[in-house]
Order: sequence, then C-alpha cells, then structure tokens
Amino acid sequence: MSSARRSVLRVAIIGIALLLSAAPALAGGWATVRLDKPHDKVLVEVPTTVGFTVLQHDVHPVNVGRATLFAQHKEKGEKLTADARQDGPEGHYLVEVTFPLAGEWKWGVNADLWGEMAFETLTVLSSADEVAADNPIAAEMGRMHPAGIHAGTCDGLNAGIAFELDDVRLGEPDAAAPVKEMVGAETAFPVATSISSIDAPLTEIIGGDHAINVLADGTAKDAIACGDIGGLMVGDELAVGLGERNASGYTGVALLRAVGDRTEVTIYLARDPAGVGSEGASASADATTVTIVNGAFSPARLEIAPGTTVTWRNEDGIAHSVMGDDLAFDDSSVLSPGQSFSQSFDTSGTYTYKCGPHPGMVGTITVKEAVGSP
Ligand SMILES: [Cu+2]
Repeated sequence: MSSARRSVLRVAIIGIALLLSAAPALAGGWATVRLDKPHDKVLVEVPTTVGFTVLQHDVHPVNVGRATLFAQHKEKGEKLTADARQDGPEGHYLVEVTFPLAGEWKWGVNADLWGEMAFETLTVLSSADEVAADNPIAAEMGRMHPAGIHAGTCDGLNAGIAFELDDVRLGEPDAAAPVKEMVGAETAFPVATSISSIDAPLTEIIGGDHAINVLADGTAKDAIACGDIGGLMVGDELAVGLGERNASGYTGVALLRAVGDRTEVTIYLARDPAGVGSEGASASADATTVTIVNGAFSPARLEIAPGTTVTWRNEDGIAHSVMGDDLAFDDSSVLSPGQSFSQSFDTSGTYTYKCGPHPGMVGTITVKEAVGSP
C-alpha cells in the first residue's frame, strides 16, 4: 500500500471516528440538563457547589465527554466558565463556582456534543442581609407594627385611636416562652401576633362603628391591614378578618373575646411575601403566548409592543427550553410538557432564541418602537 493511500485511509478512519463521536447530535439525539435543586440564595464571591444531571431525551442519565458550566452577567457582560466533574451516578456532575458580581446572570451547561442548555436566569445576592431578606420569616424579624381600634370603618377611619392595642410582632406576645426557633419550611409565611386587654366591654366596641387598623411601623404610618369590626358572634368570641391595605402583602385575623367588663384582642397578622405589591402589578400590561408544539415554537416570529409579557407554554409531548441569544433575554430551565415560562420585553429590538435541547428549534421576538418615539 502506498503511503498516499494509507494517509487517505487514515483520514477516512478519523472521519468515521468523528462521525461516531458526534453521533448524539447527528442522530437526532437530544438531552436536557437539570439542576439538583434551585439556586436562589447564591451570594457574591462565595463559592457555590452546583449539581446537575445530563439526561438523554430528558429521561436517561448520560455521561458526556466534558461538561462545562458557563455564565454571563446580564448587565456587565462579564463571563465565567468552570469545568464540572462527574460525581456519583451516571450523568451526574458537580462544579464549584464563584460569582464575582452581584446581579442577574444567564447561565447553563455546555454538555459537549449534546450542546448548550440554559438554566433559569440566576440572581446573585450582594450580601448576607439580602439572603436573610429572601427568607420571609427572617425578613419579618424585629418588625413592630402599631395597631389600634379606631372609630369609623376602614374606608373612613377616624384618625384618633379609640383603644390602643399592643404592637403586632413576630415571636411575641409570649415573651416568657424560653425557646424560639425556626422550624419546618423556610418558605413558611411569617405570622406576627399581639394580645391586648382593653378596658371596655365587647358590646361597647361592637355597638358603634369600629375598625382594627395595623400600621407598617412606628415611622411609616401607612396602614398594612385593616378590618371593620363585625361578623358572626360565636359564644363570647368574634373573629374579624383583616384585609390587605396599600399592597402590603399582609392579611390577618383578630379575635375579640369578652372577658367580664374587658375585651381581649388577639391579632394574627400573616404576610405572603409573593403577594407584596401584587395589586395592579402588570395587570394592565399586554400578554401573549408562544405555544411549543410538534417540536416548534408557534408562532416562530412574533411582533409585540414594548412592555408585553410573552409566555411560552410547552404543549408538546417532550421537554424543551427557551434560550435567548441576547443578554437582555432571560432563559428558561427545561420545560416539561405542560410547563410554561414568562418574561416581559421593554426595549425595542429583535431577539432571537432557540431551544437548548433542540438548537434547530428557533424563534424571534420583535419588540416594536414605543408609540410616540421617532
Ligand atoms: Cu426543543
């Protein structure tokens, strides 16, 4: 065999080897990358260990030649990459990463021949305070909410307090309780309480128009919850609902109990952190939907007005994702059938995106110029 023919043969063998190693993508195979857990308390300049699994067809864990975590800061454009190491069961990887800047990062994993797959945009927090604030109970700690019974109704409250109530606070009023510890879910709603004894019979409080009003704190005089006193008397007890005021996220219940000539008032004030400011938030904004079906985005091209919220809903039988080419475009994690993902677009321009597991699936969002701009 001549040396020329041998080198041709060698090229052919290398070519076949390359074809075989590229088989996943060429054979129409696809994979997803799923995080072990959500990462919502990542702190700037503090190493974080990220675990994930590469899943062929979103089902079978599969080891890949090389898995690399990538991230890019949305505002500053700063990039970082970190090689992951296979750890534990097939397809499972660990990578230690330190984010040098607080703020939003687009991030994901390059799973070698399986391509790049994004995770949902990550918010890196700047301080431990921010991490604590992310825990609704820790955030409520130390807050004192002044409360009182006023003449009038919540919609026409007499400014003067008719009957003082103790401040509503977390961990009180039973200050004598020796141990206060956080238990159970970190996502539990904080419930602040107060117990007051009023020098007036319950019949007197019920007799005229009265309302229980709770304020943000001693300096912020905004009402956060209020309830008109009335309802169904059960024995010597009346439960009064406290409705949210000023989009505070607080609602509650007050129990008024007749104790001889006095009235005992117990307030339970609960805060739904997700509900804060929910009143009117994006209620007026336009919304539109892109359906994912038959391995395609539909419509693939969408033109919207600035401020429009776009929701992608996976109505296909397999997993897909939404991964933008632009830094301003937030990525989704893997969307299982039935799941959806939303983001709003404020800045005019053309945004192209694709599906991580199926890079041939592409779409375009065109945000029109704001009305009135040249
Ligand atoms: Cu897809």
